[in-house]
Amino acid sequence: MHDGLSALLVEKCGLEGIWVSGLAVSAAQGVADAGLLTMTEFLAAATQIRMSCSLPVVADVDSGFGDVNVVQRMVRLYEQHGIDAVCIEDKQFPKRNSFSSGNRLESPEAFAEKIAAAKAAQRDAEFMVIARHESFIVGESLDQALGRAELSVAAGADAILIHSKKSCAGEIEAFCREWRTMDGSVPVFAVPTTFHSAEGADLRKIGVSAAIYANQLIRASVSAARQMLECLVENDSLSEAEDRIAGVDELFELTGMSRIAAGGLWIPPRTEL
Ligand code: SPV
Ligand code: MG
Repeated sequence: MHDGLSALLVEKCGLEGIWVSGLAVSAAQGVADAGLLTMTEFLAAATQIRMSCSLPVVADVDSGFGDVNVVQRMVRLYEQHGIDAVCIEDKQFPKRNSFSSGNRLESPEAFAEKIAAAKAAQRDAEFMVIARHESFIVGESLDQALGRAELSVAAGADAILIHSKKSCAGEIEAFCREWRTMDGSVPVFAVPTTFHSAEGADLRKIGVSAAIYANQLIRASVSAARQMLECLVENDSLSEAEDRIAGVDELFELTGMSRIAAGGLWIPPRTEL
């Protein structure tokens, strides 16, 4: 997700955590997911989300915004802003979204150094560093993916994200099967953007600890906004659109305006929670 309002919606519907998506944060600013935004801009989006909900927040930090030293400062900043975990990917800078073309990976050793640097920088023992491997995205083999993940875990990674752009979860399943025999204790996350027909239960069965629904919320917003605008332009009035969009009262409810209007505090006392 990309902003405080989407985090409020996610929390309300009962999901377990927030993924601060580089793609969604970039798209929300009208720019490509190609390493164009700065660390400060990504951190501002993550902080906005942190402020608006109480769920664990996992921030997509692309390839870490620079070398090992930049990665260390990034970890200190994200930690200081209350972010629970960062996910660093093994693409070379400037990265492009995984569903685009033209990505190249760092050497496994150079990426492992980044993970070790990130782990050395954290102060809070609970802070997590997720190593994201893009082997399948660039056409590397299962063995290469496993080798990269093994090095990341040796460097201290708390979890592995294995990415795939296939329309079925076959690559993820193969990875998890081998991974379980190597080091089942380190959780594996997956992003079912292209293998969206896989149910959460299926993914859990093959060994995925958590599925990250990375970009569906911003895609849903785009469809809803487009339909509303088309409706307005076509009818030269809002008569058709009004019933299909959230009411102002829903926004008031979500953002705490209703509580303020009723004479309460924006953040209710604990007894009212
Ligand atoms: C993102 O949400 O920015 C991601 C996941 O990195 S994906 O777009 O699926 O690569
Ligand atoms: Mg991303």
